[in-house]
Amino acid sequence: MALGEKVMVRLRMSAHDAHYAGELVDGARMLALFGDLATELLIRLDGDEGLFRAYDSVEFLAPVLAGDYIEAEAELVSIGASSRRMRFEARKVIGAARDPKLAASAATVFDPPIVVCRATGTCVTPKACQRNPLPERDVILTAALVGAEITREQTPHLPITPQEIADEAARCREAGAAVLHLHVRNDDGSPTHRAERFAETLAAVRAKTDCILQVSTGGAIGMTIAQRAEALASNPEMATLNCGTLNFGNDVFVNTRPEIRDLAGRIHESGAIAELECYEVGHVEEALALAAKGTLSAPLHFQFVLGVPGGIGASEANVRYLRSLVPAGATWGVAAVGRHQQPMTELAMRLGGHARVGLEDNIYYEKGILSDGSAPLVRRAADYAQTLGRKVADPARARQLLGLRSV
Ligand code: KMH
Ligand code: ZN
Repeated sequence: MALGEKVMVRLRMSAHDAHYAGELVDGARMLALFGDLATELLIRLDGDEGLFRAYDSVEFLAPVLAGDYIEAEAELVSIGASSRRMRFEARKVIGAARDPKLAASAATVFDPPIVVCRATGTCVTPKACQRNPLPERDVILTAALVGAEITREQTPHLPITPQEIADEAARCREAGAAVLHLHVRNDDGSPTHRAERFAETLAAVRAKTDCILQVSTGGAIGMTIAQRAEALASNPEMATLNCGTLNFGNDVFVNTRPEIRDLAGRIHESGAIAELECYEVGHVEEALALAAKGTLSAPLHFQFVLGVPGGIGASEANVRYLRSLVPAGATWGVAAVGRHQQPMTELAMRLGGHARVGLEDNIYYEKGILSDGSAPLVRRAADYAQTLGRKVADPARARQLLGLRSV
C-alpha cells in the first residue's frame, strides 16, 4: 500500500436503507461506507483496523434513494507517524427511473456518475499496532539545471559556465535537491558533451555541493552514442539511460535497442547507477526486459518523462498506470515538461513517488513568469512535500534509498 492508492466498494441501496420520506437514504449511510473503506486502507497499510479520529469535512451533494447503486472510494493522501489522512467520495452509478411512463422496474445508468457525498478525514493506527513497514516517506528531489535545448534568449536565468552551474547547484541543494541532473554547455551556450567540459563542470559542482551528480547520456538530438557516453568519464554516481526512441517535438530522439544495451553496458562499466528515462509505456517494458536479462541490475530507478510532444501525456491515469508497472524494490519519479511540471510533480509526491524539476524541462515559475533559476522550483516542490508529511531526503539519505555507495 502506498500513498495515493485507492479502495472502492459498490453496492445497491435497498428499501431497508431508506430512512426518510420519499425513499430517501440518510447521509450517515455514506459515512458508514467510508468507515469500511478507511478500515480497508488501514488494514492494507498497517495490518490493523486502526481508529477513525475525525472528519474535517463532509459534504452531502445529491440525494441517495432506495434502488441506487453507490460506488464509494477512499484514497490515502498522507501518512504521519500514526495519522493517516484520507479522501472519500461516493457516487451513484445507477438509479431507478421512477418515471410513471415507464415500467416500475425501469432503471438508468448515470454517465457520468452523480457524486452524492465527499469527505476528508484522519484515521490513526497506534504505533504499537503498526505491523508493516511504512511506504516511502522520504522524497528525493532532482534538479535538472541546464539541459541541451534551453537558450539564454528564452531565459536569462539559464546557467552556462561551470561556475554558473555550480552556483545554481548550490542554491538547488539549499532548496532541497538531493540529485543534480547535468548537461554541460560551451561558453557560448551551445550544447556539448565533451568529457573535458563535464570534468570541469562536475569539479566545480562538487566543490560547492554534496549532491548526487547524475550526468545525461541523452545529450542533445543528433549526438552519437560515443559523444553521449563521454559524460561517463567524469565519474558520476548516476547517469540517465533513455529506454527507447521517440518523436521529440519535431525531432526524433533515437535510442535503438542495441544502442540502449550499449549505453547500459558503458554506464555499468563506469560504476554509475542508471536512471531509466521512460517517455512511453514501451520504454518501461524495455527496461524491465533488460533487467530480466541481467543487463540492468536492481534496484531499478524509473523516471517517467511526461508531456514531451511525441511522448506519453501528463495525466494522473498515465502516472497511475506507469506506476503499476514498477516492480517491488524499484523507485520511480516523474520529470514533466513545461506547464505540466508542477501538477505532475505534486501528483507524483501524493502517490509516493519522487520528482524532478528545473529549467531543463520548464523555464516558468508560473504562467508567463520566468523562474529565477531551478532553485525556486525545487523549493516549491520541497514545500509541497512537507504538506504531505513526506520528508525531503538529503543526499546522504537519497544514496541509501537509491542503493548508492555512501561517500
Ligand atoms: N530533457 C528531458 C525531457 C537525458 O538527459 O538523458 C530528457 C532528459 C534525458 O533529461
Ligand atoms: Zn537531460
